[in-house]
Amino acid sequence: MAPASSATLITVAPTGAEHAKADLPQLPTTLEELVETARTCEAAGAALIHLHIRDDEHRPTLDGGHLRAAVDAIRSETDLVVQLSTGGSVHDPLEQRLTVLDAEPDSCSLTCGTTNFGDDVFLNPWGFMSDLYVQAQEREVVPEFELFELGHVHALRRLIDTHGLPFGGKVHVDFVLGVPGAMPGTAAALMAGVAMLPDEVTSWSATGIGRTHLPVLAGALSAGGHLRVGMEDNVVFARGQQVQHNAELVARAAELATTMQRPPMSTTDARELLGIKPRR
Ligand code: KMH
Ligand code: ZN
Repeated sequence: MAPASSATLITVAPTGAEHAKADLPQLPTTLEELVETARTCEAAGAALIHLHIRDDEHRPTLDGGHLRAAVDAIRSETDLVVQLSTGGSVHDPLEQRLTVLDAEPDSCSLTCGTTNFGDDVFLNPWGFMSDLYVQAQEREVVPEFELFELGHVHALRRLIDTHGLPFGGKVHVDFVLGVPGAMPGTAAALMAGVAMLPDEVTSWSATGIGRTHLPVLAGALSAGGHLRVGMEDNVVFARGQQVQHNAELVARAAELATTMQRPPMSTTDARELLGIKPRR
């Protein structure tokens, strides 16, 4: 694997598909809220945004028009690397999840296997992963491999062996730890995953769900990894204090990274790190 970077790629995942706007009015769900969030988080140190889109009733949607509008708006208002989720919600059909690539994002998520997801199952069978991998190569979209389980690390090995390197020649993975029913959000689990990474992996980041957010962030920083934060993963800033804006989480991550002598990475360096195709 490539040597640890001296700067930190900070990804913000501002919305997700799980929280209800009615329960969390500060969750950014409209196009205007997403653009404002993107701008503010970029100023706070984020270089990549992982996007889930909501419809006019604030429900998760994979509608092509909504996806395209969000990609275009964030691209024109910020320099962030724009990543669309292909995971969607646990209720989205596999076929529709593939159509996310039609919106021509810079990057797309690609989860490397089926996993328990709270009371639900997040489905990612081999055929779907394989189709998404090849279609991302053909459309010159850089995948970010989401790893919820140690078995997912091995499935990434199989994807690379079967289809070669992704578009751009880099392999960036993101550990998602602490999902109920999947790998725990502990430093030990993170280190077990890092130890298993294929040699082709050029960079890795991590996020911890809920109360594992900070321990995973600290573990990733100390082990040379990059960071993902955001209300998709965690809505509690501190005990008894709800997150009011995604920028609070980005700013805290940026401060910790700076203290660790690994300040936030610029968007230009993030494009280089990930092998992103110029689309502006
Ligand atoms: N919403 C989860 C079921 C991704 O974005 O690719 C899946 C998820 C992963 O959030
Ligand atoms: Zn997501």
